[in-house]
Amino acid sequence: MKFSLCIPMYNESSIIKETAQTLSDYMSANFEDYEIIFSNDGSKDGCDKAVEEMNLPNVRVVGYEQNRGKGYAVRTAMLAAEGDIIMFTDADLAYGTDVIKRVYETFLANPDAHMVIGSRNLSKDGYEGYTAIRKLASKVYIKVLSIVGGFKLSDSQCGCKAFTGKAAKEIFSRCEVDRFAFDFECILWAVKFGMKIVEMPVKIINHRESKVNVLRDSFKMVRDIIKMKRRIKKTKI
Ligand SMILES: Nc1nc2c(ncn2[C@@H]2O[C@H](COP(=O)(O)OP(=O)(O)OP(=O)(O)O)[C@@H](O)[C@H]2O)c(=O)[nH]1
Ligand SMILES: [Mg+2]
Repeated sequence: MKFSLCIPMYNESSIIKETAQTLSDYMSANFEDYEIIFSNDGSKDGCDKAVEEMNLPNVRVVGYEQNRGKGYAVRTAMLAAEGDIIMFTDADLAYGTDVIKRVYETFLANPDAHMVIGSRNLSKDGYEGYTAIRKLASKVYIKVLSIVGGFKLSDSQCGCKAFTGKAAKEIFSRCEVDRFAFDFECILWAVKFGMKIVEMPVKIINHRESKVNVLRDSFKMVRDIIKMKRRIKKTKI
């Protein structure tokens, strides 16, 4: 059983060496067969070179020159990964490293699951450390998704999601959303394919300053939701 861990990165040179070392130590201690894929989303600060120079075992960097968005970076890594389970999480390890083993254990406990996704809404402290406005924005977005998009789970945006190898290929070969609404898009495809999605409680452990612009990004997200709902509905599988 091989476990692939995918890390999208955009101008993360200030933290990426520490992240790569932490993940390399964690994965080699906990998994016999694994790979770590850093997906460089057109960074301009050399974080891709920084990871490559470390020459860590089972670590590789994929990517491209132009910044395309987290969705594109995740998709690139998902399609390059070779694991039986393929997971992505954020470069700042916002949810810590223990979620990686918990994801694996959740797959073992649910052998029919195609997807295991983190949710900040399953435990009381899931949003600990969020500013009030970010927490509100997140909750409103989930509400909008359930009204406009028919979303039935408790969290769509959590930066911690995992797939069986086969599900990852089926889903990400069809995904087209490059920016942040890609999280919901991959769930929509999973639902369309009748895949089983299991939610797992997570909380943010490492906080850093948010780059999300609540007003501008919310508007873009709603527009993206409507567009992708239409497109996925029309697609024959
Ligand atoms: N912001 C941003 N992040 C990207 C992009 N492409 C890849 N990423 C990576 O996506 C992950 C999440 O980025 P964050 O900036 O922390 O965004 P977030 O976690 O959704 O939101 P906050 O942490 O609340 O600001 C990190 O690993 C980034 O390096 C991009 O174009 N913009
Ligand atoms: Mg973040």
